[in-house]
Amino acid sequence: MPARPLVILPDSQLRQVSEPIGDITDDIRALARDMLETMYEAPGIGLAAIQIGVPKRLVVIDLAKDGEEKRPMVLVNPEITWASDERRAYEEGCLSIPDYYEEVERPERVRFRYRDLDGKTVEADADGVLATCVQHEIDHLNGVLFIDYLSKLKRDRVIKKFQKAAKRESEGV
Ligand code: K1U
Ligand code: ZN
Repeated sequence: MPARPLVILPDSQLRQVSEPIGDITDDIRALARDMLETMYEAPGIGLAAIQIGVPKRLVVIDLAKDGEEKRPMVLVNPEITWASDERRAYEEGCLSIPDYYEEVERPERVRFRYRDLDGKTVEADADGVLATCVQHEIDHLNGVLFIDYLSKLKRDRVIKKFQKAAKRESEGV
């Protein structure tokens, strides 16, 4: 179950809208395993398939802290079915925008629906970090990044920084 390379800003794949998953096949289960491996290795608390270059509506999340037993969640075709009017600011990061963290305000509580790897439909409520993470990951499925919620000045600044880094890398500097 190998970790796979992460897609990094400004790669245009991150702006793709991912396709719904039909049957849950062994290939989907293998993809979920690779995503978990990639997330644990990074490390991170969530990952969407497009972040490893696969435009499918698949998300993994694990909020277990260092030293705690792993609690992997695999969400197939997740969607928000309700969001609270109350909002909460949380400092977000993104494995596709390494080492950049900013506060983002989002609904404090959400209800979300998804299928698990057995094909069972699950509806769950989330608050705190899980609510933030679920919203962040579903945004990835729609080509939305957390920097889209920042001011244009901050967003342009971080995009420019990553464009420069990509250029330097392509030139072998
Ligand atoms: O989707 C991603 O890019 C993963 C991202 C998820 C996320 C983090 C914070 C708020 C919302 C969504 C990350 O996991 S960034 C890394 C991170 O937050 C972290 C890394 C190690 C330990 C604990 C957290
Ligand atoms: Zn992200």
